[in-house]
Order: sequence, then structure tokens, then C-alpha cells
Amino acid sequence: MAGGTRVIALEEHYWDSELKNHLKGVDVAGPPHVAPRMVDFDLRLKEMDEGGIDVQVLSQAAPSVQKMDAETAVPMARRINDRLAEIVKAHPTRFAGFAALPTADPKASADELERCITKLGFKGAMVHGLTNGHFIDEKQFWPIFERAEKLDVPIYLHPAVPDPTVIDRYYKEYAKEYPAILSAGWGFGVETGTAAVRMVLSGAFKQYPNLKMVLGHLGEGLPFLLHRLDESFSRDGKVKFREAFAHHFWVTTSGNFSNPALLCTMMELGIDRILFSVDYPFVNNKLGTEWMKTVPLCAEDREKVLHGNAEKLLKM
Ligand code: GRE
Ligand code: ZN
Repeated sequence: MAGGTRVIALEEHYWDSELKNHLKGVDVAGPPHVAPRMVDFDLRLKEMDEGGIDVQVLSQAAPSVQKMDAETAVPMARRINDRLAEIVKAHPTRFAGFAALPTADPKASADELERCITKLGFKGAMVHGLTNGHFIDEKQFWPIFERAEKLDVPIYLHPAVPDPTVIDRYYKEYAKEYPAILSAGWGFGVETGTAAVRMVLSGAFKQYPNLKMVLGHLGEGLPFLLHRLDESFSRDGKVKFREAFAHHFWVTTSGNFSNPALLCTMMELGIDRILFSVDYPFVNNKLGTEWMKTVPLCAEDREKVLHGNAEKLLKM
């Protein structure tokens, strides 16, 4: 922000042109204002300047390379990440990168994550919803967590459109008139919240005690539900839900610029776990930065949210 606080935003999407072409026909368009902003980096930089965003950590939008077979996804992810590295290299003070992972091949994903961190300077990886119908907590994917822990980088659990079976049973009557029921309005949060709950139950955090995860949208509802999650899952003493969630998860403000939601999240997780994000271009930069000017935080805590916590978590 000119003359003021540095502002880093973590859940900021673009389309790699090869991926966008490949996904043609899949529902990736979003509302009309989104498409041009996904590919136009001059417009992006202009709107970052206007909105007071210094740095975007760039990622693909959902579903990234998550809904492809391994033969397609592995080499494509490598090309996508190489091209993202070029974008970051051209604007090293404005952009950083989250790796796209070809999760259909977990071992290749772990290797690609390591390449992206050690060779390309990326800050972590983003995973978008299910991988061909499989939740990310399944043991087949643990090589990704093992490598992320070793590299000490976070995995950002981002939503994707819910599984077709879920759409069919839960949403289909409303999907045509109200498409947001599948995405940012409801389906995204339910599925990603479910992924986070499953991560805690999976035992992955016992295996990888220093694994770091990020959730957008102020935690996809989990901070609000944390007492109830903890009380319910603790009844038989098998899992300490609060302890695991509070230790392993960071959350961003993407698209959830609400003081009540922020206060709840602070009260449950503490200010050190909350990082500013917008969810550009689905959400407007200024909506986020103007909100941050009004949040009921002391200056020190506002700085933590706007950049300090991100600098620590992502080492930037
Ligand atoms: C988002 O990140 O908010 C998003 C996507 C893809 C489609 C719709 C959407 O990543 O809102
Ligand atoms: Zn997003």
C-alpha cells in the first residue's frame, strides 16, 4: 500500500493458458468480470495498485489439475509451474507462487512440490477439492504431506465444485437458478470444511506433527463450529479436535470480509493464524483492503493480518 503497510494476499487466482484450454467445457468461467482478469496481468497489476495490494501469491483457480489422469496432470503441472515461475521472475516484488500439484500421482506431486520450492522459489502448494473423487486426507496422498512437512511449506486447501454425486443428491434442484449453491455460496465451503475435518480424523497430523495447512474464507466455517466439533469428537476420547485444528491450520480472509466472522476466528484461533486474502478476481481487491481499514483491531494486529503472519508462514 503506497506509503503504508505492506499488503500480501494469498488466495489470488489466474489461469495458465494451457490449463484453461484443457478445461474448456468444464465449469471454470465464473461471472463475466472474472474471465479477462484471469489472464491479463497488466489489468491485474493496475487493480492491485488501485486496491492497495503489494503482493499476490498466485495460484490456479479450481479445479487446477485435480480432475485429470496422472499421465496428463504430471507433465502439465510441471509446465504450469515453470510458466508461473517466469511470471514471478518478471515481477518479483509483486508476485509469488503456490505450486499446482498433479495429485492423481501423489509421489510425483511430492517431487513437483519439492522442485517448486527448491528450484522455483514457490511458497507452498494449493490443492483444489477432490482428486478424481478422492479426498486429500486418504493415505495414498500422504507422500505430499510428508514432503510439505520436510520442506516446511503449507498446503492450502482450496474449494472446488462438489463431487457430482453430492450435487445430484444435495443441490441439483437449485443449481441452475442459483449456481453459487455449488461454489462460493455454499458447496465450496461444505466440501472444503469436510476436507479439513477429515484431515484431523485421518491421523495425518500424528504422522506429520509439523504439517501446516491453510484454509480460505476464514476457515470455511470451522472456527464458528470449533467448540461443537471438539466437544462431539472428544466424547469417546479418540481425537483432540481443537488441539489438532488449532495447531495445524492457518486461515485467510478470502471473500469473507465480516467483522463478526473475524472476531469469532480471532477468539478461536488467535490473530497469529489469520492472513489477509481477497480471492481475486472472483472478489474485488478494494472490498478487502477497505474492510481491513475498518476492522476493530489494534495497529499491531492489523499488520499481522495484512503481512506479518504471511511473511512468517511463507518466509517472504
Ligand atoms: C474461487 O476461488 O472463488 C472460485 C474458483 C473457481 C470457480 C469459482 C470460484 O477458484 O468462485
Ligand atoms: Zn479461491
